[in-house]
Amino acid sequence: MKIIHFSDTHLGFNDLDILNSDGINQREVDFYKAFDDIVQSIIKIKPDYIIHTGDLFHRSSPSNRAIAFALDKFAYLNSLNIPIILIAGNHSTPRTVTSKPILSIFDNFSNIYCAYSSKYETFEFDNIVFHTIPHLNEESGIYNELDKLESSINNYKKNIMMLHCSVGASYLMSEFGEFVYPKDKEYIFEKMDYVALGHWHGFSKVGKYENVFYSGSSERTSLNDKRNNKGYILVNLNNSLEVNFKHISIRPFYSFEIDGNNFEKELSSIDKSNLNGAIIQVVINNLTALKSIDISNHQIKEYFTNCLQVVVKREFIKEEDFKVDDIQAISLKEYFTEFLEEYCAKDEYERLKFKSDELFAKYEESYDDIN
Ligand SMILES: [Mn+2]
Repeated sequence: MKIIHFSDTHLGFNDLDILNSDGINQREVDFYKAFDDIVQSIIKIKPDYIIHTGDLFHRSSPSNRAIAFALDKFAYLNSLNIPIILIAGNHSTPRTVTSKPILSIFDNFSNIYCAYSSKYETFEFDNIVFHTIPHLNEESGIYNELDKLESSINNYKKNIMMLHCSVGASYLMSEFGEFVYPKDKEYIFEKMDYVALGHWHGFSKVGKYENVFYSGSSERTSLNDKRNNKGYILVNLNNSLEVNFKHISIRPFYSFEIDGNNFEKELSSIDKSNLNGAIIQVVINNLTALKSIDISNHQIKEYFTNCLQVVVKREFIKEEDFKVDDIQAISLKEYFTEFLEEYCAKDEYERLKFKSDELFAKYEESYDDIN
């Protein structure tokens, strides 16, 4: 029996303020492409079941474009006659009971089964039972739902558990409403044939368990996510369990560190032949304020001209003898003059001091700071 497990597709996510030629946010389009790549794999593999463990959409009230995209893809998946089981994650669960959950758009699709009502639900087929717990707004409710789950385990069929949460503290995303699966209930995992998890954005086998997996997200929702391996899990469940992670190709992200003392040389030594369309992060470290002024973002962006986006991060040397009290004791003019004296060569200092005295005099003429 083959099951495709994917998750955290965050449809509607956008970022970077870059539009494509159709006027649509390029990162939003990247997320649609990642989703479609997984759909194409599903069509090829023809699994027996398709499961999605939450955060289908990035927001609980997605844009019309995101909804239209999802309806189009799921209408197609629905036509394949493969059961599709989805649970709501923290991103697709409204925080008030008066809002209708977005996953209800699939209510009338005959092969789509969704758990979005903040409670345990089971979806049973010929040879397999899916035990689903979607995101719960009330974390304390988990024990009650797990009791129901435990008493519904079917010993004559395969049992699959689907959850959207962190197992232990290692898989927290620092997001609103996320919850940690209770440690004292982890023994239930051992009664399952497979535990499909969503929420953590990297593919991962959980702790000591051989049958508990995060499929990870299909794209990166933050530049802190440096993984270039995104995809889905192909589960083969017969007498034994076989788990294979399958990559999809996403827009690459690369981070380069450059020493501020050797900026030009280190920048020009970066091989950019394979960076077409990539998102690049350049971290310049060991900077002082003066050195930093000499390095322009423009110059760096010019170098990576074929990349989609270049993000520059500047890391300054900690100046340890700097005391905040000093600023209060002297005027801004004196403070700045001291700074010039300390950091400039003598000739340069004379020239800049003359210039800065002139500017401060001009400033004092037009602004009266005393009142
Ligand atoms: Mn997520």
